[in-house]
Amino acid sequence: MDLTITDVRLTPILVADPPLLNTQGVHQPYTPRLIVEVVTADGITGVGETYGDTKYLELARPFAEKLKGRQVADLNGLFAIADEVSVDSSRVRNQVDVGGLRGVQTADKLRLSVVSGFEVACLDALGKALGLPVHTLLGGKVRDAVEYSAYLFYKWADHPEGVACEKDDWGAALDPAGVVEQARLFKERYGFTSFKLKGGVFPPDEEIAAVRALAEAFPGHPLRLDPNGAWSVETSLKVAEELGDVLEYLEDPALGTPAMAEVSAATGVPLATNMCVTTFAEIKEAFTRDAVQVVLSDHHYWGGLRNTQQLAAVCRTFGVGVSMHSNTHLGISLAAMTHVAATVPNLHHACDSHYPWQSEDVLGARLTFEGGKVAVSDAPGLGVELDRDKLRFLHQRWLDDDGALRERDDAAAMRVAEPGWVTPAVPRW
Ligand code: GKR
Ligand code: MG
Repeated sequence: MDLTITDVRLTPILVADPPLLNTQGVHQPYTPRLIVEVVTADGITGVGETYGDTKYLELARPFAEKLKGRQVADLNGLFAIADEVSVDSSRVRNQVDVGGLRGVQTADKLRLSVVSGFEVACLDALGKALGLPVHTLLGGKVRDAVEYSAYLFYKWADHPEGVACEKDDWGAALDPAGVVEQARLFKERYGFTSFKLKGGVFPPDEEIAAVRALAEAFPGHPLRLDPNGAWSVETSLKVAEELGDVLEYLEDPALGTPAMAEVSAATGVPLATNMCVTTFAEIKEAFTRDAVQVVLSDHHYWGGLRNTQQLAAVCRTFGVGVSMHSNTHLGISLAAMTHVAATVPNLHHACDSHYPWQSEDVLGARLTFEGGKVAVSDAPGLGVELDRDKLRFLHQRWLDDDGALRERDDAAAMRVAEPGWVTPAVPRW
């Protein structure tokens, strides 16, 4: 068996995205993703997926060149390669990432996001070569299915008039009744029993009303609200007070560890984050100050599946819960999330996934949710098959784009409907 990497293919694509609202704006009609393929000397191909904006592509290209000739099993070596790839400083905002909504953007985070795509591709190839599923390479599954939550969004029925887009059949959700209807559809189509509402869009009272309506419509179902740090400490505490009896947790009500620590000190409602704990370096302050009770990992920005396991171990050590965050993604990423989630013993909350919002994919057979869960595949590697025609089609869309959609920018997408829109200063309320 020759596990030498002889070729690496990078295919940027644009994938259809509905008009989902968040505190920064609205999702573009198409979102960039990057599909990574790693080919071994024996002709085995492993696939990975990560963010596809230019700043990631610029790192992924030299990374891919350096990977050739190395062993597909040398996963630790990926971090060494990442250190060798220089990041153009103009790409680093050192401020809250627009669209990604995952804390302050740094060069290291960009590198780790790129590593994650290659790590998953290497694990897929290694698993296929050895005839073992990825979860076995990660130490073995502790569950046969992974539970996901319905990820509810305030949403327009359509993208603004005149904007080229794909149609979706979810309809609008702009008030409590619309949110409940969307949740009903999620439950009917996928069997989800836990619901997360993306907040920070409307004044907090309206979002409180929407969560109350969900609690009434789905009694006993775990509920979460995530305004992506849009509220002051005072507002966060008011929401916690009003929804404390129905919330499983409140996600990033306020921005940053100090503000989250203040909220946490004054409420019994558990706080979760995918914004103030996004790197190992940020753990110490957040845990010492008891700022969060649940960390939402995301292998795309923690640097892959093995780093996700390490994060879970640290959380277990400190008695902090762990679950999974998601951004717009396709089936390769859902498969990767499911494999790693299957190996985490202390996963006690349903994971987030945007997958139901994506009508397009690069897989021949899409992954399915049964009773809100994805079954853990025991097939070699990730257990997914790339569909080359679909990949070509989505790549052609990327080639045809004049560049406007190649960088995800929710504020720019919002300006099409509301000229003059700027991402609101934080706290917004
Ligand atoms: O897709 O609009 C979105 C989400 O708000 C996403 O960008 C966040 O990263 O889902 C994420 C979250 O939980 O904060
Ligand atoms: Mg969040």
